[in-house]
Amino acid sequence: MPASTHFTHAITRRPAGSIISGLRAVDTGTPNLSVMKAHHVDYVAALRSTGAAIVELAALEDYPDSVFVEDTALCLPQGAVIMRPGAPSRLGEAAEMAPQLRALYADVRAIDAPGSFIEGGDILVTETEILVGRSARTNAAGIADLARLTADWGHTVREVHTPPGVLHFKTDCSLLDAESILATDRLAASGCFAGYKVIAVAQGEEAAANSIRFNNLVLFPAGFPRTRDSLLAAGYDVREIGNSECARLDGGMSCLSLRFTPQR
Ligand code: CIR
Repeated sequence: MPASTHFTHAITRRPAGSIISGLRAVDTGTPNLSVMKAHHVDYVAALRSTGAAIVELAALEDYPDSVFVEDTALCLPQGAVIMRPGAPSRLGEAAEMAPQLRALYADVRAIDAPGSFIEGGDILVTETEILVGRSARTNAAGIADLARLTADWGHTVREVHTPPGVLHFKTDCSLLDAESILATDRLAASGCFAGYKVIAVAQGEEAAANSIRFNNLVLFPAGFPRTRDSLLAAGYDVREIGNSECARLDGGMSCLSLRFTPQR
């Protein structure tokens, strides 16, 4: 099974009441915590249904955005790298994740230079390379540090660009299988996916690009029927999950978990 789509483990964190103070580019109204919790339960159940071991962490009230665990670390088979989020309010979330990963990995490294910033949402790991989008949250120093820290594990990092006004690289794309990427036209137009097969999200359904392939399933945000139908027609096993409340905070399917297979 491809290591970039098939995993034995995932880590999630329950949404905190403080989520109503979470970061967002545009205010579309206060997120409804009870609806978000129900969506989160569905999300965790879908991950677990694939047979993976799911570590569910307790809510962290001190960090409103802490449900979005993806941004705190990059988990590869050989080890994990703790990120250094570019959003100041999120820096402490990475330190909270470190002991969880040390319990599962023998080798945990960290981006720790004061001038380096990088968030997991800007990182797409494929079967052959690690693409990292420069963004308002991820800078060249952070990408260079990641390349250095993962080189002896055999990984190649390629710097690409997150489109202007888009929070993270993976806001606009997801890996569907070893060769295929679901992406918005605005991201694919940059040419960063040369050599991959790109499935475009339908016009007006850009938020569907933040999906995840997790074992046999594609976890897909509810409400984007044309893109869903094209994935179904392509043979993917699509599981729709409500995302209305996380979407108010610019979050989606990838942001809600760390997915990995630690080598023993
Ligand atoms: C933030 O702005 O940091 C959060 N409100 C959303 C983070 C989403 N994470 C992700 O795309 N990986």
